[in-house]
Amino acid sequence: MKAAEVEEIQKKPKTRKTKSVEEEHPLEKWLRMDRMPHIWCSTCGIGTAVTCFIEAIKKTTLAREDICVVSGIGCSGRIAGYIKQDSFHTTHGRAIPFAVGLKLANPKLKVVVFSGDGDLSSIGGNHLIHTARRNLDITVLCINNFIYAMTGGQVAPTTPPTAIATTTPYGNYEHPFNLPALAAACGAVYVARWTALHVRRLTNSMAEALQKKGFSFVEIICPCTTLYARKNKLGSGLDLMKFYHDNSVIVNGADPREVDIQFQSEIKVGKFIDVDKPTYLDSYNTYMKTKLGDKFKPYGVTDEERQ
Ligand SMILES: Cc1ncc(C[n+]2csc(CCOP(=O)(O)OP(=O)(O)O)c2C)c(N)n1
Ligand code: SF4
Ligand SMILES: [Mg+2]
Repeated sequence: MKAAEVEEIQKKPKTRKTKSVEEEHPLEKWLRMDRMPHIWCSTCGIGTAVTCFIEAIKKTTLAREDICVVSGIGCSGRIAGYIKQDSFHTTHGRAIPFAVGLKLANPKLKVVVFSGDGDLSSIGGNHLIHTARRNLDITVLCINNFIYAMTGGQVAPTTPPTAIATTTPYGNYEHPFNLPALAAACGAVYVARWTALHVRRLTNSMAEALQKKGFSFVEIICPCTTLYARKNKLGSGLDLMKFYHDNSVIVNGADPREVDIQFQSEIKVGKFIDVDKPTYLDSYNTYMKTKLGDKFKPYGVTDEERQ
C-alpha cells in the first residue's frame, strides 16, 4: 500500500459502522466505540457496573454535559477511557484529589470517581478519608474485586483473610478494610454496597448517590475471574454470580461496622447510610460569612443566585 493511502486510512475516524438502527449497541451513545473492544476479560464485573452507571444517569435529572467521570489506574481505571462523558484517567490513587479540583473549580459539575479498591483504599486511601471527612460534594463508586487485578493479582487492603493472592501464596493474614465502615466513619453522607449481580438495586443506588448532596460512596463487589477467582479456585464468573446470589443478604440500614467481608462467607449488601449534613462548600460559605459579613462573596454561587 502506498504511503498516501495509509495516511488517508489513518485520517478516517475510527467509528464503528452501523448499517441500521437494529445493529446499534444500546449503549453506543454512552461509550467511546472507537476504543472497542475493551480490555476487560469475559465475565469481569466491571462492565456490568458501567452499564448500571449509565442506566443510573438516565434515571436522574442531571444534564449529561454536567457529569464528569474520573478514574485512577488498574482494570477499573479504564472506565474513564471507555465512557463517553467528560472523563479523566488519572494517576494511581489520585482520582479523588483530581475530582476535588474539578469540583472546586466548577461547583456546578457532578463529579464522579469510578475506580478500584486498590487505587482508592491503598495509595489513594488518604484522599478517600479526608474527602469524606470534608464532605466534598462528589460521588465515589468503588469496584471491589478484592485484589490489585491489572498488575497480576497482588494482595490489596480489601483482600479477605485467608484468600490467596500472588503476593500471599499461603493466604492473606492481614486485616482488610471494611470500606463502607471506613467511608461512614470518615463522614460520608451516603454509603451503600451491592454486588455485580444486584443490577437493579445497584443502578438505583448509583442514581441516589448521584443526586445526593455531599460525599456519597457505593462499593460494588465484582468478580475478577482471571485472577482472584482463578487463584482461589472459585470457578467461573457465573459461579461467582451464583455465589453472590446464594450468599448476599440485603440489610438496609445496617451498622457499617458490622458488614465486614470474610473469605467466601455472607456478603451484607444494602444502603447503610443516608444522612444530611453541610458540604465542604456549604460550611466554607456559612463560616466565612460569619467572619466577613457582607464583604464575603460566597464561593460557587452566582450573583443571580445570591439575589
Ligand atoms: C504510582 C504507581 N504505582 C503502581 C502502579 C501499578 N499499578 C497499576 S494498576 C495497580 C493496581 C490497581 O488495583 P485496583 O485499583 O484494585 O484496580 P483493578 O485492577 O483491581 O481493577 C497498580 C498497583 C501504577 N500504575 N502507578
Ligand atoms: S483481570 Fe480481573 S478485574 Fe481485570 S479485566 Fe480481567 S477479570 Fe476484570
Ligand atoms: Mg481491584
